[in-house]
Amino acid sequence: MAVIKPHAAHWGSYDAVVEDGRVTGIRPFARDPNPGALLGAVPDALYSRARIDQPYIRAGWLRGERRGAERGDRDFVPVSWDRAIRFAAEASAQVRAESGHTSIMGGSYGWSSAGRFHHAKSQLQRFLGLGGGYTTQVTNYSYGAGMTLMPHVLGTNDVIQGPVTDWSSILKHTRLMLCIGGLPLKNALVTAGGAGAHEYVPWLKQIAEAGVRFVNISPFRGDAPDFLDAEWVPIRPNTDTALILAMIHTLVEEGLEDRGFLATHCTGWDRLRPYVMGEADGQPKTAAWASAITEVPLEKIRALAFEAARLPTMLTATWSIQRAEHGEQPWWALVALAAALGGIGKPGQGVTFGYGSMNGMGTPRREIPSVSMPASRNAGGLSIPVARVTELLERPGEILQYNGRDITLPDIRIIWWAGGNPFHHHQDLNRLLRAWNRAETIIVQEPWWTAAARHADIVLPATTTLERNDIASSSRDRFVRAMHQAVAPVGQARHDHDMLADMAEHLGFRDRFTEQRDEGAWLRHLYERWRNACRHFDFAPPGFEEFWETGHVEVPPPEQDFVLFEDFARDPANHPLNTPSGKVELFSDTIAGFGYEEIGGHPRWQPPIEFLGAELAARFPLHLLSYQPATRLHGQLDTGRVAAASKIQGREPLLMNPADAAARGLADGAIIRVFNDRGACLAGLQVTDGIRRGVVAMATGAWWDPEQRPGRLDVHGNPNVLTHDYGTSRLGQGSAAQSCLVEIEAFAEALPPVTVHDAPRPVADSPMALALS
Ligand SMILES: Nc1nc2c(c(=O)[nH]1)N[C@H]1C(S)=C(S)[C@@H](COP(=O)(O)OP(=O)(O)OC[C@H]3O[C@@H](n4cnc5c(=O)[nH]c(N)nc54)[C@H](O)[C@@H]3O)O[C@H]1N2
Ligand SMILES: Nc1nc2c(c(=O)[nH]1)N[C@H]1C(S)=C(S)[C@@H](COP(=O)(O)OP(=O)(O)OC[C@H]3O[C@@H](n4cnc5c(=O)[nH]c(N)nc54)[C@H](O)[C@@H]3O)O[C@H]1N2
Ligand SMILES: [Mo]
Repeated sequence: MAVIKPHAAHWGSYDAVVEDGRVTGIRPFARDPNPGALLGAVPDALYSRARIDQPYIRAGWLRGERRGAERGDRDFVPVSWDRAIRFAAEASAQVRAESGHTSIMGGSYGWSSAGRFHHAKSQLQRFLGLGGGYTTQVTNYSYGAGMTLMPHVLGTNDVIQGPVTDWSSILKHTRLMLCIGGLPLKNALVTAGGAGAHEYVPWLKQIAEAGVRFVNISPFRGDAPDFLDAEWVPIRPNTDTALILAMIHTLVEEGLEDRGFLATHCTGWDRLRPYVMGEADGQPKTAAWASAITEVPLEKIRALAFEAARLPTMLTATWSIQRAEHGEQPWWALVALAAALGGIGKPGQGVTFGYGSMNGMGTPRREIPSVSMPASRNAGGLSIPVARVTELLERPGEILQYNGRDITLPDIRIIWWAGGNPFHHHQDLNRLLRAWNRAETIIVQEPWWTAAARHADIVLPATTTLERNDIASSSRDRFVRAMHQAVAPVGQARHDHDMLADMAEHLGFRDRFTEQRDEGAWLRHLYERWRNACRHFDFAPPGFEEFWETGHVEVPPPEQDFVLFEDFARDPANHPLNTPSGKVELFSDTIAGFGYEEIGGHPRWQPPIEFLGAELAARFPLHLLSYQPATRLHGQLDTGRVAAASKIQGREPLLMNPADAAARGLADGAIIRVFNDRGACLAGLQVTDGIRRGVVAMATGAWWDPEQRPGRLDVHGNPNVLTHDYGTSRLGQGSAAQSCLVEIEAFAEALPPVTVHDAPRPVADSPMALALS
């Protein structure tokens, strides 16, 4: 008989159908108006050949080959849980005693799973924090540059993280939406912490039907769904700053800027204006000037400025725009444009970052906290901006500059990851691997043999969410969802919490780690904490038993529209922003004071090293965009049927304009080699006129499958072998993955197989393995 288990994931809430102890089907959550296709891959992932069946240790590590050893050689020795836990615990104790807490890198960046208790990274960080501290990572890959910048400019990150001016306000008040990076459908498949209701498409359809005009400013037409009937402005990548500055120039030239708002709500217009008009540097930022950089026609740039001045306009840029060299600039410039239009804080107007970046952005939601683990401490620790992980490993003892601070980089001896995949998320993977190999012990907790697990020394198999009980909850979703355990752990997999509790036992702090609660007691505890917190927000969730039985709690939608910065717009004196001036900082003395030459006191155009206008484009004439995948969440679900169906002869598709394909003699469906000085990968060619000339696009997330020979060709199609690893600037130090030039040619050799979805063959019958089993 089939049993139904309520469950949840970042890509959607669902009911698991369980028969004879196996998940045999998935039904979308009945309250989800627009469930996503990724759910279909859930059973595949659960029972994938790539599940890690038991703990392993790299044979070389056991032989004492540690610092500088080559990883990824696949000589894994199966070991018992007891041994694996003892080795990991002892290695950490030794490093703490000899080199101090910061020699353990436990930043462990990554999305983990939706469940808030078994959230792998939170569990690991709690463990490492109680153990004395560790080197951690701050900010994120999503909008690391933006979230460092915006507190200087707007005094908050609400404009990125929410709550932002909601769809309901846009529906009633907006007439024009200028969307830099578009409003992609694919990105709205997911919500961090669990997508209970996918409300993005229903809202966008309603707004389009109300007659709002959309403009998709992007190299890729597919960034706007057809039903928006958006105008496509195919801009050159990484040149949005020039376009925005020229729109401001046009406004000033025509006397259309909102002088009142600039005077009463902003500081620094007196510094930005002369730059825009060319009085400061001799180069007026005219539409003609920007047209040469962006390849957007001059008349179009001017028309967009006029239209935005005439109609109630919402400006938005995706998070991707700042994931580029000088990524702070287009976002800062867009704030300046919103200020010049005077729309900040008006219903349906102003600026927001990321309407098109994730489900839940803009969804009307009452201000209610979400269920979460208590924050853990890191008393003896240190933090680096997340995307500087390779430098951390490469440059012990040296200084890293970040947002006005000098950070002395520690000597990392242990790298410990749970719930993230650096060989998915980081740039320039060949360089990362060289730096990674400098560590002495690498511990990875993973359900699957991802590249991170394959490049570890101690591999600890974790359960997936379907193998445990949990609670899903997100600050951007209206549903808190019960996640019932559906099946027994696969193989010898254990919960991250349980393996860490056993390690804490070895190290003498088990009770402090578990607080003497088991899984059930923790879930009740977290739920009750949340229930109490809700009281302050005039919301009374049911008791735990009722919640668990029902499978969810619904937070009712708000009665009123939300408009970000409404109070500030109305009364800036009594509702100042949290910036030094209390106003929008079009010039920031703080940033100018850092003295970084690559980012000054106001937004400005600076050509990146890698873009189509750069010298390097002579050798590598194609700009590669590596966007979020429509067929999975990052590397997660890559082993499932949805991702498999999209691949071309098993390789990740790459989109290319017909003219670029013809110039290289390439036909649709061909297997191609994508390369630059940093690396090379294979891809399957998809020819489309929906991408502008000179630009190619490839989603992230195909598992890295490097050949084990010089050149390390990735045979599967992970764009991060090509992307570069400089920070956006010393201010944000964010990932700059979208600034990347490549060349492409036909792949003429025999096609190597993709083997990365198979488990590596263990060295099971060696004497060492027998001794350790
Ligand atoms: N080129 C390029 N690179 C990018 C981006 C880009 O736009 N272009 N985008 C970047 C962005 S925005 C992000 S957020 C990052 C995402 O990078 P990550 O968050 O690192 O990517 P995921 O594949 O989601 O990694 C999560 C890992 O956790 C594992 N996991 C899931 N549940 C559990 C669990 O319960 N226990 C344990 N132990 N493990 C679990 C999964 O198997 C998976 O391997 O990628 C970044 N990388
Ligand atoms: N299905 C699915 N959805 C996801 C994720 C996933 O892995 N899968 N990941 C989630 C995560 S972690 C995050 S942070 C968000 C990220 O959200 P975003 O960063 O907004 O997503 P991307 O897909 O990287 O980029 C959006 C679009 O920006 C365009 N673009 C890139 N560079 C430029 C440029 O220089 N100029 C202009 N005008 N356009 C440009 C690209 O065409 C791209 O399609 O997505 C989330 N949503
Ligand atoms: Mo992200």
